[in-house]
Amino acid sequence: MKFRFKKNILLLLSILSILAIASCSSDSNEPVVNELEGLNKFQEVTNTTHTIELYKRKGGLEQGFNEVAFRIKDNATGEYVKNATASWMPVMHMTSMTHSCPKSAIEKKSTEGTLYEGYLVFQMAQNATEYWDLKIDYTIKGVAYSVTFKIDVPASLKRRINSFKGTDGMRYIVAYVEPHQPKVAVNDVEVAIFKMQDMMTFPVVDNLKLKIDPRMPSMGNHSSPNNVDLTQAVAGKSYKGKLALTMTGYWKINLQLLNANNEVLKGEAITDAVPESSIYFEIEF
Ligand SMILES: [Cu+2]
Repeated sequence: MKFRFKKNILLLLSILSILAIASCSSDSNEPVVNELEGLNKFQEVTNTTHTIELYKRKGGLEQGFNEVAFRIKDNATGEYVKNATASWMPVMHMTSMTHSCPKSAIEKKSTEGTLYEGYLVFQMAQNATEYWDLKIDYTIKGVAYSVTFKIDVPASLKRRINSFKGTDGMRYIVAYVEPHQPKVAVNDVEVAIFKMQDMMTFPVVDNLKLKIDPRMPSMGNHSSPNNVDLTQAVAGKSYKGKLALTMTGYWKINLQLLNANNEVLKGEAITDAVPESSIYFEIEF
């Protein structure tokens, strides 16, 4: 009897520990409580089966680099779909032609969450007669769905993107990614660089170098110390460096794009005679 009692206690203890482990692991599988924290829903589109909710950190889409997230809601159940795979295709409809822009693959932000995310890089803004639309193709449990809708891509107030032909004859797109909130400090700076392979294909370009020369035109065009030119640590990814901003106000970040042999593809060094480069970003804070 005593032996059985002991055995039962052991059994009970092991069941309790299994329950404790199970409840722990189910906690960590729960969706992030507030996955929409800091995100703004800027558009919602519906087809016969689903509603797509589009999110951005603030405001809506604009000319330049846009980090975009979306959710897919099942119209019949009201539930958000967690197991879709998706791709997208932005197209600008111009009077004389159509073309696309640089874009990422779409990835699920977390397994248990409902957000799908990536980036779209609009090199041109819409105007009165020319507009962008976005096609999202998605597959859920082997069934393919699609939705195409017009998007609003106004011009950015400050220059965030440069589209140009390099001295090698290639067309490049150089887009400002970060810092989102520049500070009076040496900021981590990130830029994405693409080339136009054809009207619909814009891959990341590897092994370039982006020289930066931040200047304050309103204050004698002074520069700042401790800037670090941007290089690419991982092929297929963005370029990173250090951007020193010594005071608040309007800065022009003059750029020079160099190839692997340090030959200038586009942009000028700043001198007394050359106060600005032909490619640059603008920051005001
Ligand atoms: Cu266009």
